[in-house]
Amino acid sequence: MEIQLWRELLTPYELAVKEITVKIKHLISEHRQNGLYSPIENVKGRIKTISSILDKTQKKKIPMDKIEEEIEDIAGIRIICQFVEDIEKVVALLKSRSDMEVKSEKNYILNMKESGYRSYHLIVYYEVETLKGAKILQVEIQIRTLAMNFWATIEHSLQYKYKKNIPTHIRKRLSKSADAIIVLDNEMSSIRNEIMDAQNSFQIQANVVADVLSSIQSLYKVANKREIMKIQDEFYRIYELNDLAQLKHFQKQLDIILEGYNVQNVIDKTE
Ligand code: 0O2
Repeated sequence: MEIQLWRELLTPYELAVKEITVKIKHLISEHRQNGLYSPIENVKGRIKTISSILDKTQKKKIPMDKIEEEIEDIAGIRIICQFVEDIEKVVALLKSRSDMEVKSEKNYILNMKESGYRSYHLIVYYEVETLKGAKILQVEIQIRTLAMNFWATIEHSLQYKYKKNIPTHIRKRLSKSADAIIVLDNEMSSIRNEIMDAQNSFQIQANVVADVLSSIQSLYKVANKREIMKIQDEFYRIYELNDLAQLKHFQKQLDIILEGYNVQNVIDKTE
């Protein structure tokens, strides 16, 4: 196939990867802005390289005109979670979306691969708008924990290095480390609530500080300098106390002052 034709084939997949990545990143920030724990830690996307597509067509004897039908992971999204429990939440979240339809799923967490590979895979149909009109594509979404990702990344590099023939002694080590990853994920799950509490209070504090700062910014437009300086000093004093309740109380007081000036917080005004 000519390079130009490859470009035509791959461009809509690039768009799908960009769109889905942005949407998932937005989900993370929506959770965090609302002071909620995000089951998604981060997301990455990639388009399969032409050489990797060609390797697959040769290996699986796929005719060139069946590439889009038979290669399901031309567009690939990888969602990383902190805990195993988050994975099913993410799967449910994706299944409930109206902008994608699940074609198939593979649960390599319940059914670990012989290699030791663990991950949850969804193949979804996703529609993009191109110059030639709407096009429905297949996208592979892999969902796994940070620990599973660590193992899979290393193992993938070794597969590449040894051209898929990893020596037995290294295979054995990989298999042992896959077991260690299961133990690690289980240990992390057992202190999940503790970790989530710590992360949540950090996020809530960050949100309150952002609100306070934008209120002070709004006051700059209406209040006199002396009053603002007093408020600012008070903010620094409270901030150093490291007491979330006091910070929240201070934010409420700022809201009342702003109401007195008949001004809304800068964030509300611009939205
Ligand atoms: P790459 O380089 O990541 O794109 P198939 O993908 O069609 O050969 P199958 O059974 O249809 O095989 O799909 P499967 O097993 O669900 O694998 C799809 C993808 O999951 C792989 O894509 C890998 O990304 C990942 N994967 C599956 N098994 C393993 C494994 O043992 N180790 C690692 N590290 N990753 C795995 P590709 O195209 O093989 O590779």
